Amino acid sequence: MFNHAIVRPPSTSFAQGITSAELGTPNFALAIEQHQAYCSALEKCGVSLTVLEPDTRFPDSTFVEDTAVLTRHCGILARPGASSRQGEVAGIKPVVAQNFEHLHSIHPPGTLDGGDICQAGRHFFIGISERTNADGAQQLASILVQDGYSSSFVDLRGYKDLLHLKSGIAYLGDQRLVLTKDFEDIASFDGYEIIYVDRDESYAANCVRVNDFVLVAAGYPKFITNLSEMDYQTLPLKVSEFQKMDGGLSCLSLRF
Ligand code: CIR
Repeated sequence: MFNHAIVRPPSTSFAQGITSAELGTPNFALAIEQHQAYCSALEKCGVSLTVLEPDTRFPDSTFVEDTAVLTRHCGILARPGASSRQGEVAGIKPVVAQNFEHLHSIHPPGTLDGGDICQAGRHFFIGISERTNADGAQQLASILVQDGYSSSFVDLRGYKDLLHLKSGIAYLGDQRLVLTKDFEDIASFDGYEIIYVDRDESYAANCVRVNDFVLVAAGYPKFITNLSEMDYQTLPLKVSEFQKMDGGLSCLSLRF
């Protein structure tokens, strides 16, 4: 159950962020509109929002998920692998500190992006990627084990289409994982029921279960129908402008 979410609307420097998407320059006004619809959807799911000020110094700072990992027990400040994003952590720290008595940080030489972390109940999948290194992954595992969480590493290096672990995986609750076909043989997900997303809809794998709803990217009818047939209430959201900057649904909020 999530009661809160932290978001940060895109700033006017948004288009200067990092991207490999080759989908064109994002339209700022449309990005704001899509972000507002995203915030409304979160509120419909029953979470109260902390809306941070847009920060022009950090074009990617709307992707707040990468700056922290939040559990029921503690807040862990991340250390983004892209140097242009490391300053974002200072901007998220006050709001995490306000909400979490126990605070940890990932320290150098570790790097870790929150987008590489997928919580599945008492277990965390930790992606090792171009952004999250083995040291950062190990630091996080050592913090989590103190609170009784298990974790396992998923090595994404070499999978150029997957920026982050959660670009290809989501946890729906009830031991159910959503996976892109890219993950078919990347790791062992024994003990989970797997809902595969077809390759032509793989962007939709980055969906987010929030209480009674699943936020899902609009425009992926096969996956949305599949979820509906499994009795999930879906909230399709347009996120084209964030996709242009390599972002997905999950990275636009930190939920707790
Ligand atoms: C970046 O490359 O860091 C941003 N342009 C996109 C980050 C997306 N974050 C995520 O998927 N967790």
